[in-house]
Parts: sequence; structure tokens; C-alpha cells
Amino acid sequence: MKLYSYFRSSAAYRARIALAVKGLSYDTVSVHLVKDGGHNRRPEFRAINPQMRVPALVTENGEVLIQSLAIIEYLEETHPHPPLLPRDPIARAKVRALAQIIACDIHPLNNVGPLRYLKNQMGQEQRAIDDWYHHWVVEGFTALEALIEPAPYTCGKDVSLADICLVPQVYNARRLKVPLDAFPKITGVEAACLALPAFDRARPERQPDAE
Ligand SMILES: N[C@@H](CCC(=O)N[C@@H](CS)C(=O)NCC(=O)O)C(=O)O
Repeated sequence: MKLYSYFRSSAAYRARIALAVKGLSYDTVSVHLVKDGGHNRRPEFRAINPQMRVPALVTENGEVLIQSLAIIEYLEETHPHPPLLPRDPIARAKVRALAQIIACDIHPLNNVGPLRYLKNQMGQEQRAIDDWYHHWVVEGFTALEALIEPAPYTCGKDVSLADICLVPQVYNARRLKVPLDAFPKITGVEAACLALPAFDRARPERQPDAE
């Protein structure tokens, strides 16, 4: 398999964790999202993913999959062990809800494209953009902190899709200097996950394109 990735992309980070947890090997194809206005905008990458975002996974059969949650669910369906979703339907819905708070409600507001738009098209100062970023992280993390009971992972003793979404989002928050003192459960889950070899292998600083 081949993963189009960028070391700092939290969506690609999710896919990397899932691949590592499942013990699957793949080649990394780095797509620099910043250099020259973003190599993701080049025609050769647009031909792979018309949405011009990472991650994109090329399967063993040459199919191109995009969207980290769709990629992870594909991996879950094709390589069920170890599972990333519990068997019980209620427990599954709860894991997905936590994952979606991050992937659907926090991350899109703080993604490269919208932040660039705030700056270039809407003329916002960097300080206002940082405030925007912090606001949506704090709002989302406040809900997550109330919803989780680490044991030691987000949803109990097994790693799940929720952890796979949480760890990259905390990485982003730290990079953008969002204070995390109010979120001891979230940072506790992060520490438990990062102690696992699969999560460690997927870290941005361990990637071949890390700067
Ligand atoms: N919902 C998508 C988000 C993918 C995404 O937005 N990736 C970002 C990096 S984290 C990206 O490639 N951004 C490039 C851009 O907006 O120019 C997913 O989960 O895969």
C-alpha cells in the first residue's frame, strides 16, 4: 500500500496510526502542504485526489481511497484485528461520536485551507486567527473532557477510533500552544496512547518527511 501523507497533517496522522495498529506496512509518499503554496495543488496530486488533501491511500489493488475516516473504516473491514470499534452497537456509536467531534467539528475549522482563507481573503491578523483556532479546540475539548472516562484509553481498555482521532488533535493543539491544563483526561489518554509502539511509530517527528 501507499500512503500520501504530510508529517504534520493530523488527518494523515490518523491513517498512519490505524495502519500501525493493524500492523500493515506501506510506503509513504510525502506531499508538502506548505512549500510553493502546497504541493497538494500540483496536477499530479490532483489527479490522485481531486480534493487536493492528504491522506490518500492506494490499496494493494491500486484503488485510491481518500478521507481518513473512510480509510480507517476500510482498514477495519479488511483487517478486523485488532478491532478499532467495539462490537456492541451502542459502544460503537459512542466511539464514532467522539471521533466525529474531532474529525467533523474541531478539525475542519482549524484546517490549513480555512486558516489561509481567514488570512488572505478575509484580511485577519495572525492574533485573531490564533484566537479562532484556540476557541474551537477549547470548545471541542471541553465536550470531550466531559464525555470520556479514560481507562486508560478514551473508551476503555482497548484502543479505538476515538483515540486515533484524539492523539493527532492534541498534537495540533500543542503545536499551536493551546493551554491544556483544563483537560487532564484528554492528556492522560494521549500519554497512554503514545506509550504504545504503534502510536509512537505514527508520530509526525518519526516520519520520513519530518522537518
Ligand atoms: N476530512 C479529511 C480532512 C483532510 C484534510 O483536510 N487534510 C489536510 C491536512 S490535515 C490537507 O490536506 N489540507 C490541504 C489544504 O487544505 O490545502 C480527512 O479526514 O481526511
